Amino acid sequence: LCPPGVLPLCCRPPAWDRPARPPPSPLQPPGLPLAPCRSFSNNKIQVELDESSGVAMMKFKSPPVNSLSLEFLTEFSISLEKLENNRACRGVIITSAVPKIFSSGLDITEMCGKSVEHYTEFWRAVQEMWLRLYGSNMVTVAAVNGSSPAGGCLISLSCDYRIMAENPKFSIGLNEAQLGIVAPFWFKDTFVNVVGHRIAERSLQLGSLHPAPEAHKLGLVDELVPEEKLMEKAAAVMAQWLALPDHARQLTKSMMRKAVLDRLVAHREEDIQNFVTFISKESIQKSLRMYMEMLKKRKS
Ligand code: CO8
Repeated sequence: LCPPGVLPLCCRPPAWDRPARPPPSPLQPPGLPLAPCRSFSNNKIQVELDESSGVAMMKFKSPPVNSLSLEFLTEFSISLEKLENNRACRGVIITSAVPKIFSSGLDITEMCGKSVEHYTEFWRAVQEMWLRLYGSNMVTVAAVNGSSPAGGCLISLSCDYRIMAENPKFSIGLNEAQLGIVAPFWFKDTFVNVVGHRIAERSLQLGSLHPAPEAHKLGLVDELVPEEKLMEKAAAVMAQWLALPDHARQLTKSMMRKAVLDRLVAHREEDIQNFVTFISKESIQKSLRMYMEMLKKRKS
C-alpha cells in the first residue's frame, strides 16, 4: 500500500531521496553492438530511449493543445518514473509533437464544475508530476517548440535547461493572474530559482506571457534557436551535460533544488486543501468559465 499523499504509481522512494546512480561501468568492452532504441507510448506521450546514448526523447502528443489533464499528468509521471528507474537512461529531452504548442498548461476543464474528490485527485497529480520532474536525477532539457503558458511553463522551468524556438508568436510565462487564479508557492519558487525575485514578482503579478525573444532576455529560457535547429541543439546541450560524471551533477542538482522540493513535500496535504478550497469558490469558477468562453470567442 502506498502511504497517504502518494500516487499508487510511486511506490519507490522518489528520485530526490535516492542516492545518486553510479556512473556506467568502465569495464564495458569496446566494440559491442549498440544498445537498441526502446520506445513506449501511451495515449498522450511518446517516449523513445536510445540506450546507446542514454538519452530519451519525450514528446507530448495530446492535440489540440497538450493540456495537462489528469490522464496526461498521470502518464507523464509514469513515463518519468519508468525512465528514472531505467539505468540505461541518463537524460531526457522534453518536447511536443503538436505543431506550435508545447503545452497549454493545466486542463482548465479539470478545474471547472467538478467534485471536491476530483479536484483533490487532480491537484495531487499536478504535485506528483512536478516532484518527479523537478527532483529528477536525469538531465532534463526542454525543447520548447511552441506556446507554453502556465503549467506548460512550469514543466519548462522544472528542467535543467530550456531551449526555445526563435518565433515571437510563441510565448511562455506563468499567466495564472490573467485567469483570476494564483500560482501556488512551488510554481513561484521554481520561477524565482530560474529568473530571480524581481523578474518573477513582476511577471507573476501581471500574469505575463513573454514572447520568445523577451523570455530569452529575462532568462526564462536559456537559448533561442531557429525552429528547424531545435532538436539538434537540444541533443548537443544534452551531450554537454552528460559529459560530466552523473554522481557529481546529481548531487549538485539535489543541493540546489532540495529546499524547494522539501517545502512542498512537507506541506503537500495543506497545499491540496488550499487548492480545493480556492478552486471551489463560485467567484473562481466564474472567472475560469469566463476565461474558457474568451478562448472560444477568440477562435471564432
Ligand atoms: N485547458 C483546457 N482547454 C484548453 C486549454 C486549457 N489550458 N487551452 C486551450 N484549450 C482549448 C480551447 O478552449 C479550444 O477548445 P475548442 O476547440 O473546444 O474551442 C482548444 O483547446 C484549442 O484552443 P485555441 O483555439 O485557443 O488554440 P490556439 O492554437 O489558437 O492557441 C493556446 C493555443 C495559445 C495554448 C491558447 O489555447 C491558450 O492561450 N490557452 C489558454 C492557456 C492558459 O491560459 N492556460 C492556463 C491554465 S492554468 C494552469 O496551468 C496553472 C494553474 C495553477 C493553479 C492555480 C491554483 C488555483
